[in-house]
Amino acid sequence: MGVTEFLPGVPDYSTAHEPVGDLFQLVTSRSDWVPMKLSEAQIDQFWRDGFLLNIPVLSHEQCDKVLDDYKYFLGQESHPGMKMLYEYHSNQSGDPNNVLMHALGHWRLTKHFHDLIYLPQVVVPSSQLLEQGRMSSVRFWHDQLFAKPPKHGGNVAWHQDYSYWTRTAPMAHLTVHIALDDQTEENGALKYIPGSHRWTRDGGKPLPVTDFNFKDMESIKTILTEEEKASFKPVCGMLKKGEASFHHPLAVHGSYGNRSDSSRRAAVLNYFKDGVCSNTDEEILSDIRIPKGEKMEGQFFPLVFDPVCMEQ
Ligand SMILES: O=C(O)CCC(=O)C(=O)O
Repeated sequence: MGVTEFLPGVPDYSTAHEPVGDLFQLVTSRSDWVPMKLSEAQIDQFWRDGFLLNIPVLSHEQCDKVLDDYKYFLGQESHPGMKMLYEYHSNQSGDPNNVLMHALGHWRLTKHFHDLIYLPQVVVPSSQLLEQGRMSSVRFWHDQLFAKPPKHGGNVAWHQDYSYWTRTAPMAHLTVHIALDDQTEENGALKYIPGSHRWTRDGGKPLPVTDFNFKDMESIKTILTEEEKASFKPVCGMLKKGEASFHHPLAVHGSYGNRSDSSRRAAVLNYFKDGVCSNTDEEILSDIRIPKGEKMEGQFFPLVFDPVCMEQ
């Protein structure tokens, strides 16, 4: 399998459309996919609340492999391929007392982040949750890292993911948030508002973005109806290291700062159903364009799971 270099000696892993490293063992038989499946009760819970919590997807050893690659994004070591990232904010809030490292596109830089997008424990449930009632073919949209340093780690303001993604349509998207550290109230655990995946405007549009810096936890309240404010009752997953939450593209979620003595790091994977199209002639991601109306596919949007493999 060929991996093309971005610079001499610096592979661009987006050119490999299959796992390339040792993060997990490849699934080779139909029966081995089956244990990855969610139960009907879990699927029902996802559609009722807009999210599903505490799904084990990585062992501690696998988390540590992924965490080893975090060094490039926390300033401990430089990576020659940083230009491949779609976005990199060493502190998105701009406030040194509320530091949030946020990156997109790291799947291109390291084998572990690349292979994570194909993790069977993630792609099978994603296939079950993208569409109500049947399994879908799953395409990778993009990845994200969110790291909050000890003591002064920042908020992630309440938001719906699809508010940022209307450049792709129709909405058939999903987010998987993998905790790489145990999450607690003190370190800024991810929280959700049950039922908020039904909060839309103007016949199905997402809520507008209220804080592009992710800083102000109160900003969303300025655009909510009285009814939405009354049902704004956050639920905290308290994800353990290696557990994931899966959420609907309209599920309102956010997290407060990290005041604990250790880091709170997460790896986030965003997917959509095969068949989602570009909704813009502008950039879709940094330097990447797909003409409006054309299917999202190709080097940067690989197919990560096709349910046909469970039928053979
Ligand atoms: O890391 C966080 O607290 C927020 C992450 C997030 O927005 C997501 O997983 O979609």
